[in-house]
Amino acid sequence: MAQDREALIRQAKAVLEFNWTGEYTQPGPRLYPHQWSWDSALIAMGYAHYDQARAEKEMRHLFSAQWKNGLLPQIVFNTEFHNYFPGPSFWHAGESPDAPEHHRTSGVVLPPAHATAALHLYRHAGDARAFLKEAFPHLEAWHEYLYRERDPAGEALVYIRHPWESGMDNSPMWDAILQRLHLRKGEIPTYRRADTQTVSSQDRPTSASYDRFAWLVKFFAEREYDEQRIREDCPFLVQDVLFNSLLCKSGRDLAEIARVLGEDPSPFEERSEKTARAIDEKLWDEERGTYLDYDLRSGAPIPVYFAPNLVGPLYAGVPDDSRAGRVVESLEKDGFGLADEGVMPVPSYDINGYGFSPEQYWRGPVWINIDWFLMHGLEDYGYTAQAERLRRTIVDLCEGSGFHEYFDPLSGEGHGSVLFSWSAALLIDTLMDGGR
Ligand code: 9WN
Repeated sequence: MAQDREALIRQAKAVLEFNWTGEYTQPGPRLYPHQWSWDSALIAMGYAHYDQARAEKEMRHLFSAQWKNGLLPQIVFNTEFHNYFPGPSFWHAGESPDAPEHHRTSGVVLPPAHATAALHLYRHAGDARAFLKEAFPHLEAWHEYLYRERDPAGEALVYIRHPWESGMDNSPMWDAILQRLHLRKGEIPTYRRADTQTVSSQDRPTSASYDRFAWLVKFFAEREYDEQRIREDCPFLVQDVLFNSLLCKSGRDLAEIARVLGEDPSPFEERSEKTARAIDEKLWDEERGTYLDYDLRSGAPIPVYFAPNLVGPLYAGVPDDSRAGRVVESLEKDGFGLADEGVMPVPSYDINGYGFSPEQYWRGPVWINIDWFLMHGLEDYGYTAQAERLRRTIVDLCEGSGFHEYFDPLSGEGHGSVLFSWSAALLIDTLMDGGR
């Protein structure tokens, strides 16, 4: 078995090597040619185990494209590649006075896993103190941006304003809002998708979703990315559970980074505790034993039973032991496969949910990053056997089906991009870390 483990780690490293551009790692060849923000954080956690220089370079490249207001962009474009929609000319992000000078980027964000990645690097690589010092002001500005611009009511819960910002853009959680966004013929932007030329269109969002994704981009560009103007009438404003959970976890890790650097950790700790409390109070659904996203436009929770909403709070240590028990119970009793041998944990969406699809991305398939978050959350709360099942699933899926972007929870078959970087990086972390 030890030999299999070594062989699998070698294959995972080969995937990252293949996707390495010299400056950053592509999330997947062809489908995702540019740099993506949360991908880079997760990828750096894999590199931390064997190539500290590359882990640092990966994050440094992302930080070099940070906006002047602290926004860490979802995508940093590589101007050599034109096969991705929307590219920089559709975003018009340069219209914002805050846009960076030396890079072209998109004008939205992705979940904030970056302070967690930086601390991970410090703990697993060689002496990364100098890097932590360099990363600290970027991380501080990034969190500051989120709390300042995305939490106008001071709830300690930040909003996202585009499905892309969740990192889970095709989730059924967004269906009702996108349906509400009625577009007349002349309002649908003209564009050409590139994703469906690379992978099966069955696996990808519908064109009706893309029309709305593109419409929202135009909406931001018309407001020159001025957050105050955007939030006045943006039809998509959501307090997302996973996004806020990762912010809470990253905030705690930022406090730890401050401590290592001899800075005052307390402002970061206090803010993260407030976020943890707000998730636990506002987003918890007592009847169903799950956390739900909150739609700020309609002023109501979004009643969709989505695995990352159970996973995020466990990973961030949000619930107390008794509520964590209820979350685990939901993962076992609802269609998330934690206690069911016929289902690979965890389908992103309840397999009994209306509109579940084992192949369509974020509508059922298993994702390695969500499993990795869950594995750590279960370990932290003492659910050792369940955590071990997650560890085995991560290894079995990568070994049996290859480093795909996502996997059918019923057959284990891989879908989406092949040679997907974060699947490889988190497999490396899982195997080289003993799961820790
Ligand atoms: C849009 C790169 C990204 C991930 C997201 C995943 C997918 C992009 C797309 O790929 O989204 O950002 O084109 O579908 O949903 O989580 O960061 O891997």
